[in-house]
Amino acid sequence: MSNSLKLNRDGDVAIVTIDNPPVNALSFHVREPLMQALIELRDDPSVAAIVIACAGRTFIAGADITEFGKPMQQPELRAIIATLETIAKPTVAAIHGTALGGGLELALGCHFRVADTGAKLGLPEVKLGILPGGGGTVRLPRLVGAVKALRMIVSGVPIGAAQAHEDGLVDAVFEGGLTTHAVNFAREIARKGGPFQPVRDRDEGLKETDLAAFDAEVAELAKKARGLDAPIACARAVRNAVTLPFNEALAAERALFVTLVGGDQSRAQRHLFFAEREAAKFPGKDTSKRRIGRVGVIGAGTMGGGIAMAFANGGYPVTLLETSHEELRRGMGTIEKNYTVSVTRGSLTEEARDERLSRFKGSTDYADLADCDLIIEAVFEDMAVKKEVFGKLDAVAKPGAILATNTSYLDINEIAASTSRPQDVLGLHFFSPANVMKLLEIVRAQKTAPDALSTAVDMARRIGKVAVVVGVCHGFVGNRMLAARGSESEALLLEGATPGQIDKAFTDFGWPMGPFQMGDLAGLDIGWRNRKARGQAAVIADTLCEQGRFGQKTGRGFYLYEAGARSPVADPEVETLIREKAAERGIAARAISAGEIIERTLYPLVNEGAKILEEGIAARASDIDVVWVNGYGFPVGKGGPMFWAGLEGAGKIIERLEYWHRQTGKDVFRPAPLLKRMAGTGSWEPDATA
Ligand code: T1G
Repeated sequence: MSNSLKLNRDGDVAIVTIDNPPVNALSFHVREPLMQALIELRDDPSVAAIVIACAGRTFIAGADITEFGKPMQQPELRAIIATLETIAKPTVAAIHGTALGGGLELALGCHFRVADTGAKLGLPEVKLGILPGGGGTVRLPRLVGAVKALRMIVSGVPIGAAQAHEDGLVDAVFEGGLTTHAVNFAREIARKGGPFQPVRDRDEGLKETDLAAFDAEVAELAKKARGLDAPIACARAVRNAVTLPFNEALAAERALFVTLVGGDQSRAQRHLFFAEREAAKFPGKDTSKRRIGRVGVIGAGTMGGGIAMAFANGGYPVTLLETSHEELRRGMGTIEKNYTVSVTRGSLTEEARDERLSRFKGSTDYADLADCDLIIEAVFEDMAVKKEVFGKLDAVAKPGAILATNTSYLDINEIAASTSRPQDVLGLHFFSPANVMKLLEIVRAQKTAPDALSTAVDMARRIGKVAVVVGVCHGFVGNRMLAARGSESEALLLEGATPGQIDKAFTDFGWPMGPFQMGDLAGLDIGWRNRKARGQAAVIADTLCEQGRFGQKTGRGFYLYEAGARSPVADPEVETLIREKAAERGIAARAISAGEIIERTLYPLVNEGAKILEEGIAARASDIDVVWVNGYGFPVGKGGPMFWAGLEGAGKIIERLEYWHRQTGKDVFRPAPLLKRMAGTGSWEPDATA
């Protein structure tokens, strides 16, 4: 047949095995021989049944995403599935690993599906800004019902084999020996005789669909779409499966797919899919890795406790060190409470909670870190304190142990230089809450050894983090750009914009929340302390802090928070304070548009990213996008600040930056040379040509 597809016989059962590493994507060089094989087997009277299986670690993980945006070579997946459904003899998909997207759709084109106990099945297209384009929105509801199909397709989250069996998506689940079981299953089915109904002709899942309840669920899902088109399209396509004849629903799905796949949102989300994987391939990646058996975490406060949980969740034994038993008890108490909240919410079983807690060992003695292979400190953000900690680590840590700091801003080269082993020192900058936020900035210091870096990147994947390797500068990539984004916040307030107006400009852009609501959530006192340490001022935020208005935790910040509530309420007192401070500075309020707000916040964000690229602090523009989408909630439908700059137009950004530079004289508005190059070449690559 071909390198990507093998054809074998087990008696009267034909076995088609797809072999297209690493994930058996349905690339053209798979689709072509697959179509030929199915036609050949359909017409072969000696074949009683057909099994479609995959070699390697997984069943088909979907269409080949690298083919999107290029002319689609025939046969398309839809044609292959249509051919499958012309086969009268039983067809069985043997699923292991992950059957995702087009892979699950191909399996839905078979009469039957059998799965390995560890298999997962899903339609994650929505995460790429599209919807299933191979009939998944029309066939899946026919097996599992409209509401379950809606939830699977709009969330893009796969389900396990047991759930799939319970829901009627798979017909049998086997532990091991999948292909043999699949062949026996197929043979038995053939022996019993047909006719065998293709999924398209089955409607058991559609009967008794309560459209009112379905529509109510869609309305709820739509509220969370935050400007993304794909979730809405997915819901509409599933509804069509209920209300339209099969072929009409299929045609409608195709029309929605074609519209979405050519749109900016899908381009942005596909960009992010590959960007996250590229970010783990940092320049100088070393293949050798150090073994991480046990992890030491110094500090059981908010960050230290969250970091310790992240490692325990990833299966690592953790030694948690605090300065006193009382501090240790408090820290462990918070960790236990967090896990119990997850159990109460149903996202964690009691057994899993107990298992994770069993991985913790508490101590107040540095000597107990001697058996740790990775030690990370999350102590007070002060250079002298950090150096004292690293001095102790230098004395007790085993040779080759990786010594990491969770600092958000401080110079890691200086910290490394204070030890006898700078090659083992790097930054692991987690984002709060560390056990939840996906982003991990792995900070490469000047002397960090390549194998130490590779080990950290590998570890990040194991604890479910999205790792981006960054260089040393004040604030690394994310926080340095955050400062640029916020540099005009106070000026905008003094000139007439309210916190609510600025936050609305952000949420209308697609951010989960705006900067002032975010400040109230994180605590205004954090920024206040940082500004005081650096001799800086922000008259509005400082005044609020002097009044004890730290945000949600004090019930008042930029906004008011009713007791126990988290939703912000505009506070006339704050708006009066702003107007008073403006009057003291002779600033008269004026109307400020949402466009101006975006220009004075997000254009400096892009510009700072360009400077970071020029300085080599980030290796790629797409790394910066990964930081901002996973660490700060930049809307996925815009692909991250650097991808969005391409959508917005670098020329327009430069023109407006230069305008605001003339108005304010601020350096954040001075266009970076690389941004100007990008305007000419359309690429962030420094050596790109126009
Ligand atoms: N197409 C092309 N390359 C893919 C790919 C895909 N679908 N999936 C993964 N890769 C590459 C990936 O870039 C990486 O490459 C390598 O495989 C290993 O991936 C018609 C239109 C399957 C759960 O969205 O979720 O079907 O970096 O690092 O962590 O309706 O890959 O090694 O060069 O992620 O073990 C729908 C996407 C497509 C699934 C495995 N399917 N993939 O995770 O490995 S659209 C998806 C994943 C579609 C139909 C529509 C994960 C995985 P490199 P990896 P992993």
